[in-house]
Amino acid sequence: MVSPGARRSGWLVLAGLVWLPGTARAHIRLIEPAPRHEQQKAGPCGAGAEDARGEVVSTFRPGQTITVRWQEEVAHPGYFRIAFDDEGQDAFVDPEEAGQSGDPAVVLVDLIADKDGTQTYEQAVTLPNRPCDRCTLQLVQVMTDKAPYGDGNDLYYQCADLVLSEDAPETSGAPAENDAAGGCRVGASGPLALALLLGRRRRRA
Ligand SMILES: [Cu+2]
Repeated sequence: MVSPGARRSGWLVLAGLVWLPGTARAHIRLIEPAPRHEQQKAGPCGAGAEDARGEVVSTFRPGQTITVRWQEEVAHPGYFRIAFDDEGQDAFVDPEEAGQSGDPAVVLVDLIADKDGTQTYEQAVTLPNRPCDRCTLQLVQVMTDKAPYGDGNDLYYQCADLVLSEDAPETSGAPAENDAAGGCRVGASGPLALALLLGRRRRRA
């Protein structure tokens, strides 16, 4: 038998499921290398100017060719860019207009074509052949169906914090074995917000 309280919680769960996607809808999700966090609206790394290097760091060898993997979660026409800053994130500059290629000293691969619908992307990129302790890889989605360009609604960002070290094993890289656990991070905002909601309810009860 379902208690009124449980039924109430059920409604909260339902409300949360309906309400959350609209408020925090991820457009792109960097899978590999592991992203710094899930935020993506404010450049250059998703969480705006205060955005700082995080705890999730992937180590590769200088000059290593890695596969960057990401998921487009909301379909938009446009393209993707992958860039690299060898110290922090200040080298990342938004394209002034859609289709404008970036500084080749920073942009590793540009104008990666959008596919139909929402799909997983894989792009090989060769990292710079210099060691670095606080380097950053940036994935940008440039949407071309938002007019006018440049109003802050055309771009989504994800970053991965990297170390390039000669000491890294040949097959080093993103913590691929952690992918299952990484899956929990995906859409963590949903369950997390729900837990908060339910927790708050319980405290009140
Ligand atoms: Cu959208």
